[in-house]
Amino acid sequence: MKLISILTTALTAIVVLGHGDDAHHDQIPLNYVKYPEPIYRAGEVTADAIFSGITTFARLPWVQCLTKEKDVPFDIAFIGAPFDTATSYRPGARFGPAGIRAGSRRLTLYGGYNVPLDVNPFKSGLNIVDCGDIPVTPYDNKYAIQQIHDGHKTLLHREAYSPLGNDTLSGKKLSPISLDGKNHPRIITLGGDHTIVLPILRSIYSAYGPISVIHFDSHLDTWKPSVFGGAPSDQAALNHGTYFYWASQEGLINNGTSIHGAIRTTLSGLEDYDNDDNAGFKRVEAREIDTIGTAGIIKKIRDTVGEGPVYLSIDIDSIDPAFAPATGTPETGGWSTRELRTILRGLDGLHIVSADIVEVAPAYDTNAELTTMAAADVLFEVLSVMAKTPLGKVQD
Ligand SMILES: *[C@@H]1O[C@H](CO)[C@@H](O)[C@H](O)[C@H]1NC(C)=O
Ligand SMILES: *[C@@H]1O[C@H](CO)[C@@H](O)[C@H](O)[C@H]1NC(C)=O
Ligand SMILES: [Mn+2]
Repeated sequence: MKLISILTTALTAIVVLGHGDDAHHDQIPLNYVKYPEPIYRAGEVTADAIFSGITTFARLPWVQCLTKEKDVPFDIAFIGAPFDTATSYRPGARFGPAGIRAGSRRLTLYGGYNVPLDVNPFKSGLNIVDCGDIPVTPYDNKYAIQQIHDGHKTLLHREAYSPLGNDTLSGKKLSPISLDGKNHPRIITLGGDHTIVLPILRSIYSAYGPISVIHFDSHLDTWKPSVFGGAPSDQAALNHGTYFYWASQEGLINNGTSIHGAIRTTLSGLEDYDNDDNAGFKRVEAREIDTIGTAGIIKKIRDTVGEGPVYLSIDIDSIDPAFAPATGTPETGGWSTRELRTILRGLDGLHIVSADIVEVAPAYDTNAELTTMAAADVLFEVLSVMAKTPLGKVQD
């Protein structure tokens, strides 16, 4: 076992990252006591109840991946990108990472077994960690975008902790799908406004080349800067409604194998859809849930992206504001949290190389933490799907 950090509070809680032993599969704090005695006795560690202690995503081990624990390998890392200075309406997504972590407290309460997907990502043998947040300046967008790129790329280009292993169907050895032939870990980014996806896609491109994108959002986010009142500067031209336009211009996105889901925004005109076609996206409108249902939507998405590597970007505003009010640009008429979770489980088997959830602005949430819980639960489905499908292919 490897001791990663000792967090000193009134009592001492010890977070352990096990390597190569049974504890590795149980990512819970050391000396966790399920049914504590009401009185603390010397030598006994108090129950690390879900409402106490330092908050990481799903109470995963905190690893300082970007600084003093660079050498700790992982398979899936959560990392925050607390950036919100390119948002058009409600600011506040810089508090998204902290909010989503708070909303994720209960994910491992009973162990974390995902019934419909028949997997427990926390006990799948993968090493899953919370790397904390990328340092992001709130004073200089250009610099912040570079910081997010550098932070993401640094993590992505490491080698995964677990070997790829063999294909469960054919029994043949799997080989990596990355450009450099290495088995890279997966990064799940906690936003942040949606602008963070441009530097992330630049990072993804460096490891996988042009990528197919599955994007859940009520908005297209492929708009040209002119739609946002023109672009008085290069910096203004990059915001949370234009980053996919720039990603497409830079050749980061596969043309024709990318798709939006939950679209329901008003447009400047139908030419916005022509512009979106040019950026390489297909579309699923939010209202299609009433006609083709979740199964039809899943089929459309799978038919579009195929078997290749996929990047998954989830704007929390894809969910209806009844379920997720705390977001930068809410739009009524969205999907329920249940519907989005069902659609995400429908991505089982796809090669999702990395993912994000963005636009969670906890200041607008209810006291019941509706939005941050929804964000965390949505990521639980993403994590489960990732745990089931290694990023490898059988060589012919
Ligand atoms: C994995 O497949 C390779 C050949 O493709 C084989 O040599 C090896 O024994 C397999 N390993 C396991 C654990 O089945
Ligand atoms: C994507 O393909 C469409 C149809 O072939 C084309 O009109 C469009 O210019 C392409 N977009 C990019 C960014 O290459
Ligand atoms: Mn968006």
